[in-house]
Parts: sequence; structure tokens; C-alpha cells
Amino acid sequence: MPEFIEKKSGIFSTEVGRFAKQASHPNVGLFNHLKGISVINGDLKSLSPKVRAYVEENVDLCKPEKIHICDGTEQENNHLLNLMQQHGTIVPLPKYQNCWLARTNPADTARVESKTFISTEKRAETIPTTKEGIKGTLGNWISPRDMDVAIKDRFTGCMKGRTMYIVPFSMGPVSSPLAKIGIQLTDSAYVVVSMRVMTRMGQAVLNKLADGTDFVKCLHSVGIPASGFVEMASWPCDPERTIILHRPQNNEIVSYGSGYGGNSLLGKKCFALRIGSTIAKREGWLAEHMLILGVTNPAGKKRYIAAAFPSACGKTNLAMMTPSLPDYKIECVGDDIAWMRFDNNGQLRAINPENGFFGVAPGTSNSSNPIAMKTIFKNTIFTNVASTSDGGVFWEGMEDEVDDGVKITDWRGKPWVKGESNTPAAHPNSRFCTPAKQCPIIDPQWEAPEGVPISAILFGGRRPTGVPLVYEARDWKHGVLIGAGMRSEATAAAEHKGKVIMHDPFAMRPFFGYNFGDYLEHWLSMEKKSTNLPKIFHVNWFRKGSDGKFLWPGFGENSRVLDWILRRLDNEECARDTAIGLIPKAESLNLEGLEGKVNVEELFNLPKTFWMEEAYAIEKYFNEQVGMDLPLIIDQELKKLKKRVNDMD
Ligand code: SAT
Ligand code: MN
Repeated sequence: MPEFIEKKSGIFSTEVGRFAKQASHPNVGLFNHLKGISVINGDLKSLSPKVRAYVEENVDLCKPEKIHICDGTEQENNHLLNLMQQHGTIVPLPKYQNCWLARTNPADTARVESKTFISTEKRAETIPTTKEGIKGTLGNWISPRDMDVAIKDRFTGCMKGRTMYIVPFSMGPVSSPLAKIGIQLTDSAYVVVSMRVMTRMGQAVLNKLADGTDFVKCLHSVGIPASGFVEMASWPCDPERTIILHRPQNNEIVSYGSGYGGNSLLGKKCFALRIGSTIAKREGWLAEHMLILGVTNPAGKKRYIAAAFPSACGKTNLAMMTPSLPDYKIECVGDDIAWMRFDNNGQLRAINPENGFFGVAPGTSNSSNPIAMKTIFKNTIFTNVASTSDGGVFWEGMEDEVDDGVKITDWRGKPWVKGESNTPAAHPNSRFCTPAKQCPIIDPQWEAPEGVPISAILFGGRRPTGVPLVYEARDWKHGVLIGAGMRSEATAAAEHKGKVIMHDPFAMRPFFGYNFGDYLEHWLSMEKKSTNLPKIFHVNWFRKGSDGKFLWPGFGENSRVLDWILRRLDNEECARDTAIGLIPKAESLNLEGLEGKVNVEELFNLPKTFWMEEAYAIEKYFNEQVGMDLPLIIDQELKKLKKRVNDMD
């Protein structure tokens, strides 16, 4: 690897030299403090005092051998990719341009919700008070003292002999007034290169911090298992002691033991959602698990829609949809997270705080999401997908995209043969991590500092029975009830097993940064901020017929649902009132040119017994899980729903 060696002794060693000079500077206490630690990239002196103090404190704790301040340059990125290739963490995928594959430790493949905690003085600030004997499922609380102990136990000396990377990043375009800054300290080069894709990372952020601007503190280590750190382990992690901690009061995140996705890319769920939702509560805005798309109708009228679906329920597919309805245009602003606030005119505006897509790979194909397929084959880090003998990737759904004779190696590195192997080639939660700007339909306004105006909010999930393709909330309060009552089949995005229907309010159940009852109050309070509130809808692409098959083709055909929604935004009278909300009037859903017959009657059928049970399940959930913290208005909305369902024919 001569090129790499050269690079290493090129830019990186001169930085050491520069540091050596600074270290002898008599006036800077920090350098005495960090004596013996070599700074292999960047300049400690250039860090703002607040950042320096944070670094200093954690260098003391973690005892790394080297410090690397990330500048976000391509040169730095190449260096880290080379380093990881040497360690066997990633392999190049020569079939594509600058694409890489990481295979994780099989024990580290998804978010670990059971090991994710929020720390507040009082438990009730974090989670609703549940009835005795009932296990709360709306987040986990840890006392500040126990959090301190957990950190000390795990982090003391955890980076010995290794490099601590200092990753300055911005959630949102650096210039946006809606953006927020974080500093992640990590010992994982994989995390650094992934954060460079998923956030705005590097020097520009350090410059912004120079005036003393605050930042969210993000400490991360892949950890050292009890058996000791294996120097050459290609995917070091410590699954047994993994813990993800948040202290909203200090805007602080601490994550140990996992290198994967939402556990380690701390800008994403930890910052943009958990800590983000607590900041949003304080500042009067919304941090949500929502995609953002722009949709232009044949008349040329463009609207933006935000939609909340649980992890691995098709947010990326909807955000990049190729509409089957002629003359419709979809453009993508984001596929996972929306930060939204009402502007001075009462218009809700959203930014996508992310800079890339961390999308589920399996199921992504030229038929399901051709736009994603045009996005992801350059500058992408794939994790836990299968690889092919011609230097490419493979996953379930890509059967038509691989040439005959090509051999496949599964995500664990074992030979895999189509039709013979009885385990999946790609892990069901395998991912692509790809720059958003590569998306051919990225919205021209996707980085607009003021955000895009949101006209509608969609809630949805995987509901095999009872829930119609689309229905509209009667008003804001009813919409908040619909969000609160969301349920969905479990997916591979977290550790849950089987296809159980889980409550997942606002698709935020794993991501609330504070008490869900207070979150509902916060949502209800938005009503007063505007006379021009977005309309709220619920969609379900996943209803199955009596034959067990999906009733609706989904994907591009979902443009038909968006078309109906847009017409509702224009106040077209294409809806009829039902017990659960407004559904399309007969014939009002445009089915022209739809291939194959769709059983519209079954798709919109509202079985009374199902909805009685549904309302009961929501009531039981609220009683058990939210208890006294449930806002009265939500209780009243639920009673109204129950009455309407009860009065159904
Ligand atoms: O692993 S992540 O949390 O980033 C992905 C997801 O669950 O949405
Ligand atoms: Mn998500």
C-alpha cells in the first residue's frame, strides 16, 4: 500500500510536528494536560475553549494515544478509508466508484432500544408513570448518578493505545438558523467516515464554534469487551455492555459498545431526535422521525409533505418515489428526520437535519426504488449487505440486477447460493450510507436555510388488517390522536423479534427525549401557533386481503394517494366522513391506468369489530403506558372516536 504510507507520512506526520511545537508553548495549560498524546491531525489551539474543555475532560477519561481533529477533507476521508481497509473493517467494491462494504460483528447489527436511556433528575421527566406491575415501553430512564457510574465503568481508559477522533458536525446546513452543532468524540474511523456522509462535518463547523457557540456533546466508543481489546478485530464492539445514554439537561450523549447505525452515528437518532426533541420542546418547535418530500401536480402546483413511519417501513421509498400518475413530480428533501417550526406567518417550515441517507438495503431495487438505485453506487458505505464476485453488492430484491455466473458472499462472509441457502444473503437491517446530494431528484430547496413549507403531515405504519389505504384527520386534535395511536408491525431496525403489531406513537417510540405525555401536550400546543395548520392524514400501504396478499401495489402507485391528499389540501370535496376520519369518496381515488385490479372496497372497508378493538387497544395502551400524563384533550378525542365507532352500522 505504498500510496497510503506516503499519505500517512505526508500530511499526518507534519501535523504531529506542528503539535510538538505548540505543546512547548508555555501559556497553554491544555497542552501540558494532554502531554504525551500526539495530535495526528488538526490544531488543538484552534478549538474554542468550550470544545477544548470537552476534549480535555474526555481525553482524561478515555486515555487515547492519539487525537485526530477531523477537518472533513477528502484527503482525510481517503486516509481513514485506507486505514480501515488495512484493518479489514471495510473492503472496496471495485464495480462502483468509491464504494465500500463493512461487515459488522454479527452481534452488532441494529439499534438496541433496551439499552438506550434518558437521564433526568426525576424519572417522570423522561417516561410516563405506569401502573404498578406494568413495564413501561416509552423509553428507559436512568438516574444521573447511575449514568455517571455507567460512564466511568465503561469509558475509563477505553481508548488506550488508540486514536480519539474529534468530529465537529452540523445537523442542518451550516448557515441555517434552524441548524444545531455537535462534537462527537469517537474511536471508530467507520463512524467518522459515516458522519461525513450523514452530517455536514469538518472545518466549517469548527469555524462556527469559534465564537463560543454551544454544541451537543457526543461521546462514543466501540468499547473494550471483558475479554480484552482485540487489536486486529475488524469490527470491535462490546455488545454485552452496550449502553446509549442521553442527558438532555446538558445536551449530552454518551454511547458505548456498538459501532452500528443509530447507536454510533450520534447525530441521527440520539441528537436529531432524542436530544433534538427536548431542545424543540424548550424552543417551541418539533423534531420528528419524518421524511420530507416535495410533490408537484400536473397543474404545476408544488407542495411539501412530511411523513412519519417507523424504521424500515418505506420512508426512503416514499421520499424518492417515481410517481405512476402522469405529470406528477416528486422531489426529495429528506428520508428520515424533519425539524419543523412555524415561521412568523404561521407557516410550518421543515429542514432535513441530515446530509445523507442511511437506508435499508434489502428490498431496494430498480422496480421498488429506481431513484435510490441511481443514488447509491458511488461514494457509499454499505454495511452488512452481501458481496458479489464481480466486486459489487447484493441483497434480497436485487435478484434481477446480478449477472448470471456471479458468485455471492453473504453478509457474514460465507458463500451464498440463490435458491439453496436458507438464510438471507444480506442482513435484513443492512444499510447504504450515501450522500443526499447524489439523489437525482434531490429537491432544489433541500438546503434552504429557512426550510420548506409543509402543507400536510402523514402518519403510517405496516397494518395488515383493518386500516384503510388513507384517511384524513377531522382537525389538529384528532390528528394528534392519530399520531398517538399509531401501531405497526415490528421490523428488523431494532432488536424486536417477529411480526408483532407494536404501538409506535408518531413513529417516535424509540426516540422520545422526554415524557410522551408532555410530548403530546407540546403537539397540541402547536394548534395555537397558526391559522394555517397542515392537514393530517394516516396512510397504510400494507393492508392484506382475505387471500393474505397485499391489497395495494404501493411504491409509485402511492402517487395516487398523494394526488388525493393534494386535492384535499385544495379543499376539493372528494372525501366522505366516517367514524375514523375522512376517506376518499367512491371513485375519487384516481385509479386510471392502474395495472391489475384493486379491490377498493376491501381496501377502504372499516370493520366495526376491528375498530372497536383498535380503539380499545389504544385506550388500554394510554391507560397502562401514559396514565395520568395523558392530556385530557387526547382522552376526549379518544372517547369521541370510540363513540363514533360504536355508532357505526
Ligand atoms: O440505525 S438507525 O437508527 O440509524 C436506522 C433506523 O432505525 O431508522
Ligand atoms: Mn429512522
